[in-house]
Amino acid sequence: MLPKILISRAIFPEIIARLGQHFDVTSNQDDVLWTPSQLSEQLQGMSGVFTTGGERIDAALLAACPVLKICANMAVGYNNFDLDAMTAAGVLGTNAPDVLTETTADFGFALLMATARRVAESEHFLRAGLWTRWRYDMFTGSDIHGATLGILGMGRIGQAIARRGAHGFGMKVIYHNRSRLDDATEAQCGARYVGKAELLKTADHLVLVLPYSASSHHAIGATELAQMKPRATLVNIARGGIVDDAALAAALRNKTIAAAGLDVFEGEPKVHPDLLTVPNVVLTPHIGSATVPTRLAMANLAADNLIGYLLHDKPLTPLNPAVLSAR
Ligand code: 8YV
Repeated sequence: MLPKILISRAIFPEIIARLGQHFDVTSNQDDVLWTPSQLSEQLQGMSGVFTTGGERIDAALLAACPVLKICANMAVGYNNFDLDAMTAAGVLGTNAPDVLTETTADFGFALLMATARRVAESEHFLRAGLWTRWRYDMFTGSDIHGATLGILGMGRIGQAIARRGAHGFGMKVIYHNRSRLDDATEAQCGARYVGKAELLKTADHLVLVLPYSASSHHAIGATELAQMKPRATLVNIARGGIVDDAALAAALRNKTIAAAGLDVFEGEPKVHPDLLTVPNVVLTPHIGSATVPTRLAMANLAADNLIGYLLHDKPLTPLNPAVLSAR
């Protein structure tokens, strides 16, 4: 009998077909957004689950699913996993790193450019039929080239953004991270380490690329926004909750900073209503990794992890390898 797995959201048909060669697959191609108790019901008797980043895997769910062995996330972020609870229950978690790094860094730049050069705001103006003549100050924004790019969080995606900024746009790149990069990596990225206060004070454009955790909750709030330059822009492609969205909306309205570009939101897909009414913010629906080849690569990596672990005992990108050594 083939092991049973659940694919918890709609996914590429070729991934379902691929997994079907190895497992007895139940998939949610209707893309129903299950409640935690519905997910738990669907998981009865399943050895593995393919998750997409939004499904909460916690102690209560694990207690109700005693035969579950692996949760394979099709995302590099895994704040939907309670990893301690998973380790305690002997359930492996895997994520999908690397395959989305360059695509997400491209998007970070897309959002940065759109924000600094007021692309969305000016498009809305044009579509509304308001463009009747040229004006010297119409949608004037800030330069990217030659400006100081600040990066908070310097993992793989942060480094890919730094390389684009330093080597592509001639930017001065500064970063802050829990730990400093080694000299060779800093040189490759063209980036200089600074304290958080200096980062906030000096950056013309600040990009957030740090993982979400209790310690990064509201890492950018009213106090931090007040330290930024009035002409600065802020871009968040990391996770909702890292920015205090209400404080950001107030800063944008009061022009404490010039503009923001947000791909992620606290409580998404809900968006703080104040952000919807300020003009100087570009809002996108969590699409940082959304290209066809990258989403396919992420899904294939999640599938590789399910196949690797359930059939060969060799997951590719385990998050809690303690589970492997504990058996
Ligand atoms: C995912 C992401 O598409 O990989 C991540 O951590 O944020 C995105 O690439 C998203 O998490 C899916 O929910």
